[in-house]
Amino acid sequence: MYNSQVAGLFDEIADMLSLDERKDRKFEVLAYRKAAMTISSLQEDVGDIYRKKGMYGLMELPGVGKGISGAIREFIETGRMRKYEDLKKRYPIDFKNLTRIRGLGSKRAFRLYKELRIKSIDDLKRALAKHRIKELPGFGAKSESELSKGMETLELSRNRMALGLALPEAELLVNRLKGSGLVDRVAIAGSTRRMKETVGDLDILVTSSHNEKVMDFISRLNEVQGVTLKGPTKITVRLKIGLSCDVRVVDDASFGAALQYFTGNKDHNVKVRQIAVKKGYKLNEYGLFDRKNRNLAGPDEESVYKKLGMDIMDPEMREDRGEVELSLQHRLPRLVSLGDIRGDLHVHTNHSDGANTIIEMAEAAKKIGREYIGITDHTKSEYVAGGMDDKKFVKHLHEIDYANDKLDGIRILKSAEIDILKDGSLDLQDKTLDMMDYRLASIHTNLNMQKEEMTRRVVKAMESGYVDILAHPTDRIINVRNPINMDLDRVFQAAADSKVVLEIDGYPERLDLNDENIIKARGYKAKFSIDTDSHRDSHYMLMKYGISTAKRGWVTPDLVVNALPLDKLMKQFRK
Ligand code: DGT
Ligand code: CA
Ligand code: CA
Ligand code: ZN
Repeated sequence: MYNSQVAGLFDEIADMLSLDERKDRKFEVLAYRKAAMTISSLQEDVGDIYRKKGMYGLMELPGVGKGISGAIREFIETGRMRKYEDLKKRYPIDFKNLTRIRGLGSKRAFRLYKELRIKSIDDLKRALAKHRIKELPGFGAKSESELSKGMETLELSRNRMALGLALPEAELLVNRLKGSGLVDRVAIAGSTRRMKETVGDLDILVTSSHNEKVMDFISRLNEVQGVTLKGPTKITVRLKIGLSCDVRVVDDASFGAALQYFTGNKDHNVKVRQIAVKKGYKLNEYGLFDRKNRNLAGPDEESVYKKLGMDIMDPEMREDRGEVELSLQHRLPRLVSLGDIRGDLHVHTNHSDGANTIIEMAEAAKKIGREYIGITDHTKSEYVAGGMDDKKFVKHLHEIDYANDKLDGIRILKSAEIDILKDGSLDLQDKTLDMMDYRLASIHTNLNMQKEEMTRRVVKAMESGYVDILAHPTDRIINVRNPINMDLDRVFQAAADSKVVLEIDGYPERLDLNDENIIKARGYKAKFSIDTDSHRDSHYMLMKYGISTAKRGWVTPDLVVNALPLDKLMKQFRK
């Protein structure tokens, strides 16, 4: 499993190269960033690729040339990377963790090293405690308090893992269990089943008549680092990825009740149990029992709710946000689901930082039943992502026309992910914007502006009349970067007034807007676009994260623009 290590090293190499003031390293930096991105999103491990196909296999990867393949090979064969080690001698700084702090990029981290010899998170913590940062020119008291706050957020998030990392691991364990031949039913429960954006630990339920063997099997899995706790029906293990996992073995007759109980959340459960008590029943993880202690709820979860006079709701809703009451009244809303989605309005190609061509992306979308996609490559300010200027964009838009001529059965829409500049203006000329079917805009730079200034920047862009979708509106990266500081009420009001659609970006590290902000935005009658932000064809599969995030925000299909057929969608965008 080399991918995350190699990608991490490449990212850090790019960080370090970008500090070199003597030379213009833009292209080298770009090459390493691109390679890091390609490798971190690969399905197959680079170690396996190299073993199977050698250097040639590595060089086939998009954005990976000879030099970079050489570095990958060196790392696989020796566990070291000379390029990285040489740079590290010049910059002995823990960029990887330091730059996870909000407001601290590699340049500022380097200055902290030059001025105060800060190399690590612990060094920074000490310097903050001694108030040494505020004395630094260019930092000051405000930076100091921002860094302190960023440090707190980082420490809080350390204990919870992003859903995008936890869910694939849970699915892998489920598949291992299914393949063991020891279990009959297996289900993911807990916050992972509710698709909460971060997960404290994994919860897995199985039914089996071989308790001991199941627990033995789990403790010996390759993914498991050690056993924390073992009882007759439950085992808790530490996983190598840095997460804990509870596996419970239950009887088939209790499976429904156990699934209901261990899906949670706790507040939801408390309310459901109160309803049971009112009816004279007892509800726990073993079943729903009447006064004669007969178990009324069978092996399926729905029967628990039914016997209580309730309608079952999607796990994403079970957060005690009013779903229990509505369910009792049989008034649950019909939430958006994967089947409602007709198109994907945030897609990158190799014309900026994506891995595939326009035609490849369109064909892959057609294969999974999309009726249309919108190509949204980056504009020139995003030069690290290969963003295009007006001239290149015009040519690119013509290539979309060409692709539309060539392909049947899917419509490719002309768009861009336009950078909202510092002053709220857009990064392309009006006449280029006029050539597009719709325009998606987002913020990528100057993320640390003050609240008022940031709010005005975003509102100004929306009021320009040239923005149809505001992409990943808060710009947070889960566990890495906080949301930008802006007045969401004003932004959502402006979105409603200017008929700007708000994106629910389903790319797992983003999930932006998140559930709470979606609920707030619905209060302003906002419309949403649930997108994947795909950078390669396999990313289309990430739509499920966007859908679940939308469900957690109680989004109904009528609020989703990419659930519309193409002609209606185009009317939505014609202002
Ligand atoms: P997490 O792990 O922090 O991301 O969140 P959950 O929801 O997965 O919580 P976890 O793993 O502690 O427990 C799994 C489920 O078990 C939880 O969602 C509801 C249920 N549960 C746990 N403790 C209690 C409790 O004290 N009372 C009730 N009614 N249910 C509980
Ligand atoms: Ca859990
Ligand atoms: Ca748990
Ligand atoms: Zn994008």
